[in-house]
Amino acid sequence: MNDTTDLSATPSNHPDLLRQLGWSDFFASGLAAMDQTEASVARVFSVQRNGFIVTNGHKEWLCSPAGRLLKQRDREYPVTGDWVVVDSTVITSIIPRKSFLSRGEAGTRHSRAGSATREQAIAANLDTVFIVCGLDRDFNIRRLERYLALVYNCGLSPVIVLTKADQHDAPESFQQETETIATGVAIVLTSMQDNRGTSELESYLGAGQTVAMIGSSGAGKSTLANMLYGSEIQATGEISASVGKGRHTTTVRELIRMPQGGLLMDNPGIREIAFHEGGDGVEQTFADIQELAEACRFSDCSHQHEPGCAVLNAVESGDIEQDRFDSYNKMKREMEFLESRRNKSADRVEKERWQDVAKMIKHINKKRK
Ligand SMILES: Nc1nc2c(ncn2[C@@H]2O[C@H](COP(=O)(O)OP(=O)(O)O)[C@@H](O)[C@H]2O)c(=O)[nH]1
Ligand SMILES: [Mg+2]
Ligand SMILES: [Zn+2]
Repeated sequence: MNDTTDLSATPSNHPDLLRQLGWSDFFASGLAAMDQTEASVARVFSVQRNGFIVTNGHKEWLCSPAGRLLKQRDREYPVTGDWVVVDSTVITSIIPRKSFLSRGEAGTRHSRAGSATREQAIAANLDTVFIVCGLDRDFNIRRLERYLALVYNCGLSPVIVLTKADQHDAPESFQQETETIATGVAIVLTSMQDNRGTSELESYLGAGQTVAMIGSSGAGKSTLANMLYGSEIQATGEISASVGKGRHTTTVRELIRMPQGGLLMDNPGIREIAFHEGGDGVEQTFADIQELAEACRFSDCSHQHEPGCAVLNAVESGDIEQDRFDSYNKMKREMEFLESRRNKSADRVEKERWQDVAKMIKHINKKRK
């Protein structure tokens, strides 16, 4: 497992070892449809500048992507958590994903109006996402709301982790405040000082489960990884400062095999919370507003000025907080902007899609020969 320099793939993969890495029937059927066998399967544990670190449970090794993958779009490029087919040290294809965390393409705000927005995958095959937030200056209910919408928009299940609970005499008040924007979501208080929250979070890390942590830098993600792991596996705040001074040069492992049996991904690199269109993350995050809207007089009410608007009434009466309503409107506008841009460029997207299909057919025909 530690040998990242061994450049040879293992001849045979034991299905049990793959299952310990999260392999399931879902991926097996995807693989079968690709006409491949489990002997050539590995999971991407880390994306490095010089390639991908993959593992099959026997060992880890460095792979480069096949030229064909390089030419494809972001969505088709391997990311941490992907199951891939490897030929020795080359990743030849990605096995269809069960889920993935994604955001709007980086820099979309500056791209030409009318250009296609693309979804950029950041991490694949996740079961749960821990939204990690420190109970210090990091705590921000509106940001938590945005993270929730991002996670829902990707069809994933969130858990909110409020770290640094030791900083307060009554941290439960933060938990209660968070509950008002996250109905039905587990909200867990943790602290590195007394390890509280460990057993509740462990329940998401059972065999075959993959969890990713997202949140601001300094929120306490790596500290949490260490707490759940039971010893120092990730560099935290103080230590990474010394890494900067050149004391350490170890590569960062993005996916950690946990003693609980599952896998934990530390910080898959979401720096800005940018949405991609097409999901219903905003509706899910604001389920309370969505429900009220059914009582609006007009079925296509925009909740801005219409008479008989149940949402505006609720804002007026204080049932819906003004800040929450503002946050809803802001995210809604972002989604509508993405949607309108997508429609404008639908022709172009359609054209690209057919080019992809043509490429795929060509590839299949080549393989058949
Ligand atoms: N008091 C307190 N400090 C914490 C806790 N968790 C993390 N920290 C501190 O917060 C800083 C950032 O933690 P780190 O895990 O590196 O954050 P990351 O950037 O999200 O990985 C470090 O100085 C940690 O010691 C906690 O539960 N209590
Ligand atoms: Mg960290
Ligand atoms: Zn309305």
